Amino acid sequence: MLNIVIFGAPGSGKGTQSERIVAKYGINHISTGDVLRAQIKAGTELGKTAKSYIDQGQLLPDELIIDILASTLDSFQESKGVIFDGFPRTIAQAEALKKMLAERGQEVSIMLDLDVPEDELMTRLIKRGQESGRADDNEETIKKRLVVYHSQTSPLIDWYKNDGKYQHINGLGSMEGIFAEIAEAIDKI
Ligand code: B4P
Repeated sequence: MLNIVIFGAPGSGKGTQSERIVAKYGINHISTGDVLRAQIKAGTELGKTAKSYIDQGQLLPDELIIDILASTLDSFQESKGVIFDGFPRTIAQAEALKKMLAERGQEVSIMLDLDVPEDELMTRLIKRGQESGRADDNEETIKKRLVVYHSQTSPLIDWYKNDGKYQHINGLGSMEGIFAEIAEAIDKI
């Protein structure tokens, strides 16, 4: 089982690189951001709740996102592994993931930390906002998301270092070059 956590600040390329990882390694993909955006589009109660947090650049409550993750994980059958994209984003989520995988006799194989300077993150997300109209990709909300990343999400770097799963990836450069570094790290597992 290849269980990969792809990690990084907003706009670091988690979604972009996840697509390449899925294509090469044939594992399942869970993007909590994609799940929430689909719920918003469908106008469900969960979608309405999600929108109120996402538009403010805030994280959804841990209990809610952990439940979503558990049910998505259970929907995969005969899986070769999973790429977790945008989850975990807090220590509580990382602990829940560890427990969920242990209950299934599994563990995280590697945590890939896409490291990108802040001015580049801002440039990428503003561009995506202009192209896609994503409501949370505007300068004010991006700044809030970066504050949330530093206070609630970046402590996971030390958490995964202590867990022996951490792998730094230079997230600046061509998408192909970054993927080559990722594939090299995965192939060494
Ligand atoms: P996500 O959908 O996870 O969004 P993200 O962090 O903004 O994007 P990502 O890093 O995937 O960037 P991408 O590859 O698209 O989360 C959205 C929101 O959902 C959160 O703010 C939160 O409110 C909520 N949420 C999600 N998960 C949660 C959780 N676990 N707990 C609580 N709340 C949660 O790349 C960005 C752009 O850069 C793209 O346009 C791409 O084309 C471009 N790009 C990528 N790589 C590049 C490169 N190498 N060079 C140049 N451009 C590049």
